[in-house]
Amino acid sequence: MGNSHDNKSHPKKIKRPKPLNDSQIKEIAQLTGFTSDQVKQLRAGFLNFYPTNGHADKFCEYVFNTFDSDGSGKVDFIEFLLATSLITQKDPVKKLEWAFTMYDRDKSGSISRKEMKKIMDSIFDLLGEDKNGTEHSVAATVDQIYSKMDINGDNKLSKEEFVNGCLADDYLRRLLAPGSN
Ligand SMILES: [Ca+2]
Ligand SMILES: [Ca+2]
Repeated sequence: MGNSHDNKSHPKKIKRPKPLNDSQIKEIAQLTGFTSDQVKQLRAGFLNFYPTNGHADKFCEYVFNTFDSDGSGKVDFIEFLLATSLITQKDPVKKLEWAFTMYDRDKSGSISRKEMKKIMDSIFDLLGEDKNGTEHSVAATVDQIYSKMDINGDNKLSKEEFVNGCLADDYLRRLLAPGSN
């Protein structure tokens, strides 16, 4: 009940990227923290990865939605790289800042409870956790996150609250920015 994302999704399209010139590669490298060579390698990987038409299961859809950071319904190479840089980013603060940017779906500059609930739904799906489990239900986790992170009590997480809150709590950091230690 209350499951808002039933299967009315259309097959997702991924935009074939245009060739990049050197200054674009440099720009992307600066933005993502990769070297120019890494950008070129990743681009080759992206072209291979290019999914054929077909249906995305839940996991693919989550990855897709993460990559599709501007909500355009298409993933372009820059979004792909930004998502990749999140995954491979070593600096925990930068990683969390990227996570924040992606979780703030409507780009309002803060994460609402509604946005956090959606994130938790996806993460629980990914982890195969029971969303209604007594100890770690989605609702309880969202409550836990806000009670720990929402310092000024406005029911929204600013970037600062999110980053500092994650840094202060190992469990939440692993949940919200997988791969950070
Ligand atoms: Ca928001
Ligand atoms: Ca707040």
